[in-house]
Amino acid sequence: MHSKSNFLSLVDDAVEKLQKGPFHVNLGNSYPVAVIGDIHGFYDVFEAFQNLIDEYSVKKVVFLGDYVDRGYEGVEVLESILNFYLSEGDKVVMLRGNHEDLRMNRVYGFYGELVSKLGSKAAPHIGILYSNLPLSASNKNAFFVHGGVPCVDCINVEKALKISYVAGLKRGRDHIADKVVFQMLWNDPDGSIEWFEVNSVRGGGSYYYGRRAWTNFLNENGLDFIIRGHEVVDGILIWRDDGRYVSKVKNREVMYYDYVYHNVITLFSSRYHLGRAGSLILFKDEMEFFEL
Ligand SMILES: [Mn+2]
Repeated sequence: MHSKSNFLSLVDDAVEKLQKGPFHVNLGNSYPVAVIGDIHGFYDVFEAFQNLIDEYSVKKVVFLGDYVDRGYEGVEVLESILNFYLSEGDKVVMLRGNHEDLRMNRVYGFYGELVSKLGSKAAPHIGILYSNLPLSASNKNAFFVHGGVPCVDCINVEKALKISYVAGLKRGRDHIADKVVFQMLWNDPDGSIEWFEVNSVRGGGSYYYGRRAWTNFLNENGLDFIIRGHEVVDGILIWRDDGRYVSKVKNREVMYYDYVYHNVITLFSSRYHLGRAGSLILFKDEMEFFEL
């Protein structure tokens, strides 16, 4: 269990390690890769995921962000992921979600949880942690991000984001105010549109990205599909590049990479929505869906 000083030194150690790494993580050619979506303060989801990682001798682990808020065990979830990140070399990638932002935490619960469990001095440490989390990751096939594809120039929509832009961001400031970074953490896919539309539900400069927007991005960067979190779905939802989507994926269902080529896969893993908590394990040529 956490003590104040232990938790904060854990956070500070993680910041030190994160600062030596990039804002875009290249996972290389290691398999299996385990992926989990939004956890939102439900510790049992983290435990179930950990069991899956052990069972499959996973080589890389990608957390898609949104560790805190909504549920009441955000401190415990964060503490366990940070311990895991610090003890496993370069095995664990902890991406930033839109809830890794103290302004969000003041509205959605984690700020109160943090102060009640650790005192108000903890908040600045957490803020520095958030601003140093990587924003995206990729391997040979997949792009991993919390929200998705941004419009770099929302008038000239065919100008695609290059991953080198993310990789080139400098340390020492919080990039959440950067329009491109903000959209990577906030945007949602919508296969019924072609390029981009303003998302007036989420607001704040967020967009829906359509099927031409995401295929353009994948082609520009030489990737095959996107795995992201951010939206409440029943464990998993797959947008196809013909504008249709697949929402019924059975537990333990195997999907070959040909089947999800140019698709956007949403993975959601919390319990507050009362749907399934989903996770994926990626192998060399296929991925398998698991209910946690
Ligand atoms: Mn989110």
